[in-house]
Amino acid sequence: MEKWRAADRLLKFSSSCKSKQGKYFYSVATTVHRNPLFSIISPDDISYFKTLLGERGVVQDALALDAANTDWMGKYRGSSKLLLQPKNTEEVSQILKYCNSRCLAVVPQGGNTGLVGGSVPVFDEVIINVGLMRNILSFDKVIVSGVLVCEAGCILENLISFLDDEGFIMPLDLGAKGSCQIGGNVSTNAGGLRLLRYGSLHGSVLGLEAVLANGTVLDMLGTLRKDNTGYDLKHLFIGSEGSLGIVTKVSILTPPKLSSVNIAFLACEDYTSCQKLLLEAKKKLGGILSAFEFLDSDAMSLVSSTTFLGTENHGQEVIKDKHGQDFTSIDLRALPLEFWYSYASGSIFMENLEAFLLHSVESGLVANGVLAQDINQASSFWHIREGLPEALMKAGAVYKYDLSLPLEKMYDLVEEMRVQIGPAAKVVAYGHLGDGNLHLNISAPAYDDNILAKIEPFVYEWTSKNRGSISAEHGLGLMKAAKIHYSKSPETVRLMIDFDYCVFELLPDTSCLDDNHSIICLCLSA
Ligand code: 2HG
Ligand code: ZN
Repeated sequence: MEKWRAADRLLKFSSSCKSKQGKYFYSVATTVHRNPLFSIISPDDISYFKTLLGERGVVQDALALDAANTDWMGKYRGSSKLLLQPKNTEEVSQILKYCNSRCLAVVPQGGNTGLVGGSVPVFDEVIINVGLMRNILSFDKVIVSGVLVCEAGCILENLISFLDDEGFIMPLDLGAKGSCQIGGNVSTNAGGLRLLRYGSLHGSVLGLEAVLANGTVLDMLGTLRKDNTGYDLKHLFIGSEGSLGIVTKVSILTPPKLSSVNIAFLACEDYTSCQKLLLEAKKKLGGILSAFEFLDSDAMSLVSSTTFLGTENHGQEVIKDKHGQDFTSIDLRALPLEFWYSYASGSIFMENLEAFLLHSVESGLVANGVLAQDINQASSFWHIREGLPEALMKAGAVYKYDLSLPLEKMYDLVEEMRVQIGPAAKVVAYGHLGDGNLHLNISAPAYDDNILAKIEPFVYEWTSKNRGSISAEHGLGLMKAAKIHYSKSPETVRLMIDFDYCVFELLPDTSCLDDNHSIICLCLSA
């Protein structure tokens, strides 16, 4: 029987009561217990890893371990005593093979930018970080246009810059691009700001290499657009959050850079206008629309009241309209942010865009708006949107929910949540409107079980009732592993579990099921 599976085997969730032996997390109304069948790291294990990886690849330094044990929000904290940094696929394979034979639990970690507690250990798992595997292996801009092949530890922003120099762009862009790694992006099927135009990674990842728990290397690193020889297994690794294996290499199709870019920051007086504006933009701008983001007035106030943008009130300065009117001085219900790329020549593009904006203002869909005058202003607009997670974190405790919902229902949840929570916390909403993805954030001065009890299970039940997804793009992680049944039928969950057993040649073992027979898996994050 396979012994690895940091994920589903080290943990056991129990019902919502807290227990002294278990660990309790701010966003999980359940306790998790360490599975005693797993071994504890011994000095012999350390010697083995040092022989395999050299001193540099075996990190036991307290400060470094503290950072690797803690997630970006400081919300989830493990107690791992060992961080391993392999330099190539063979080393990843040897590490996993050894851990498997010794029954040592592992957690794969990328840039540790995840928001659902999937990128850090829960207990004392060995952390495997592929950050040293950061080579770009090839870029084909001539024969098969735009195929990039790279190692999993490449930082997304470095790939974006590399491609920019080559006249191409990455089909994926995230606020966390400066730290997140492509392997983690693929493992979590990260969505981000460009999905509206370029689709999900299931479309742009052409191939990948992954290492299974027993050390087997699966070479699926194809670069072909079409390949119908049997099951396309790479898709199972895209979004499985490290539960099936560690992604070590990726090949990805990148589109050519476009001739013009512009961005408008528009204000609508209510959510219905935002929705209508999105439909209009799709109809009128179609191919040149590349993102359609959304932030509501509470999110806007948060940005305006924090100094996280560098200079004080920077948020307000960049969004004054032509007459110098400050957006935040009008009473707005919602503010969508839009962004376009254009294939067309600059002037035709600008004409189209200006006609669309004029029509939107005249028809009353848009109450106020600014079109970026230069690249600096454009990036300031993005800075406002991308800075929201950090602004929220600085504001205190934050409960995060990443939901896919039918567009017409999306803001109803925000309003109902405000009623549900009352004055105890602030409900801040933003997200990828163009993709039907709401980021519902509940900001409070401190983590408080009474607030959590008002949010959960209400938010999950509401989402399930409206046939939404409880994780649009952030994954399940520790936070939502036991909540999967809100979005997946029992038969589907059963098949996932069976599949898991099949990949790992495991015998069915009920220790990985919770009371609701939900799959318990811990996740890799970007
Ligand atoms: C974003 O779109 C990220 O900015 C983070 O997915 C969302 O902070 C969040 O809830
Ligand atoms: Zn997002």
